[in-house]
Amino acid sequence: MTNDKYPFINYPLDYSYNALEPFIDQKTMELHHDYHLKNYITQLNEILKENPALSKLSLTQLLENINELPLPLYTAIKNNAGGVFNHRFYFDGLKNTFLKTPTSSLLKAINKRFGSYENFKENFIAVALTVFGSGYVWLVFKEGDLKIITTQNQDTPLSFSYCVLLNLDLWEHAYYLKNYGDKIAYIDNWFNVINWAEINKRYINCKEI
Ligand code: MN3
Repeated sequence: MTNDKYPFINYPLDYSYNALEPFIDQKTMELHHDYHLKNYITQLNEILKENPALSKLSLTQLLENINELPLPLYTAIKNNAGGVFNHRFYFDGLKNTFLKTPTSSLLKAINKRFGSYENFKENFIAVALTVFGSGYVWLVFKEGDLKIITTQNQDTPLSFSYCVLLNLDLWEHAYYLKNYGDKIAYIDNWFNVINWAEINKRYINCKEI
């Protein structure tokens, strides 16, 4: 369950904290959801409480129109609304299931754009390793084409008119307890818990826009 308007609530995940074991550990999921995401939600609610006009906008409306905001508010909304959206999107894109690869129309699009799923995976990992410091790597859709892009901190592709399909959180808090500094091990593990059924739904929605 989720809500997309003020006041934002940190609803529980759709799965248990240990559901992604052994790929992503329980303690990381607890801290990531109950501490990191919760902080973004608390701070976003505080900002919106002080700015009633903005509090009527949805989370995606805030992020899509962020360039129209005055500077101090721009930074605060970018970081905190971005932090809420990016984390919810990441958590909703995870599932520990037998289905380890994309299917149907998304698989076709991936094959067309990248040659094969294996090539896509190789590309995605290579791009992920270019993220310096904290950020995300994304699979996005724009003008009929798939693209792999990165964002810094809590920036989100919604602010650059991309339709988003998949994101990987590359902040150290996403993997440090289990993988220490081994980012590649984290990325390899994460590829086992991508919720491809959900990503396929997102792809169909993006194509319809
Ligand atoms: Mn995170």
